[in-house]
Amino acid sequence: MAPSLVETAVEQQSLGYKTGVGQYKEPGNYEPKTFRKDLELRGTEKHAPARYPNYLPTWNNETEKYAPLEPFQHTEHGKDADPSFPNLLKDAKVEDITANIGAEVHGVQLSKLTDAGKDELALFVAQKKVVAFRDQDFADLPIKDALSIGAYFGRHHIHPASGAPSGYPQVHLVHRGADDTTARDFFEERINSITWHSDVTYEKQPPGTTFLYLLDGPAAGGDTLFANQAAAYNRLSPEFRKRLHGLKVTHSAVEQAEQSKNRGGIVRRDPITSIHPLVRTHPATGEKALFVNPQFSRRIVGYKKEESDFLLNFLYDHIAKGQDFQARVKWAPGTVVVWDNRVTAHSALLDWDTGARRHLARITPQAEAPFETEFEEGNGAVQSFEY
Ligand SMILES: O=C(O)CCC(=O)C(=O)O
Ligand SMILES: [Fe+2]
Repeated sequence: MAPSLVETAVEQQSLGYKTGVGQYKEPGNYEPKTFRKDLELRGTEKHAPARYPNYLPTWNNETEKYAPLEPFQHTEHGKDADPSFPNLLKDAKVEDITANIGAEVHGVQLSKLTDAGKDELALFVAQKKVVAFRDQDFADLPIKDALSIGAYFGRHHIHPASGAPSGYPQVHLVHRGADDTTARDFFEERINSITWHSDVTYEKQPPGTTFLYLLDGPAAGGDTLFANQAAAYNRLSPEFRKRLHGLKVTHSAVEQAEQSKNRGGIVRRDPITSIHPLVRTHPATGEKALFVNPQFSRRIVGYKKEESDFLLNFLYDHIAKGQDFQARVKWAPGTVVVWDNRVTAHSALLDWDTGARRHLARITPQAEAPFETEFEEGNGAVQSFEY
């Protein structure tokens, strides 16, 4: 029989992985209990039916347990890209969202990119950190075709605790149905919905180039926040950065799995913990970035609890307050947002309470195991890339 979650946590502790309870926060009710398929298909008095019923969540494999993920060799296509982006950007209009993170692109159809164009996409996104591609046909493709585009960038991650379109467990869904009351309910207990994180950093090989596309959304609200973790690293003094190098951090899936189980959701794979460097280097750009987040990071290896909390909380605070290296991405029909999970953090927002449906799909290719390169002296400037 599979060990209980508590036993799993204890076992991992005995392996020397000190996790601690962390700050995992779930402003979600993506669980089967509150999902009303009938209302999603039919619509409600105030809200239209789901525009993409093929993407509605199912939890029909909840009894099937998945084996632990096996290591795999990741190929970083951003390393092969022509840095002048002749294939990706030949017909593109690119506008930076802010001076330090984010771009908005018109005139590119992601589904039509050649392999050379995809290589350039990986590099471009690594440089810009997050890119909103407008007027895409991605959501209208058969799901298998969208997945085969994503597969170029790495092995698909299958989320242990999220609903997925029937037959496509590789698609992670973000879904609040019509007349959903989460926003009102959540703020009975909490004062904000901010959940800075990089996706599933508890995995041994967390994701890199990641795709999220809008299926349905509120007219206003439900933007997504992004932070440039390379800029967050570079903003720190050389002495401080030097001190961060060599530190290792545990990341845990336990709390997310427990929350999912408590809400009647699924836990398809036994939760794990992993140890990653606190500073990671991007394989294509060589940039160094902070790699900690309050959702999944738990403990600095070798530090006592108060010491670890002190440093992690300082870094979380630095990232959360860094409006000068953050962007806020607005969704529109046809938008595909591509970000590099290795060098960014992001947060959903729960700021609309009209009961409007919000429905997005994520394709989440896994990348290399995080690695660190040596501290280098420098002035801490944000690297700027020409394209
Ligand atoms: O709902 C959002 O805005 C973002 C959700 C999220 O964190 C994700 O899809 O990785
Ligand atoms: Fe996320």
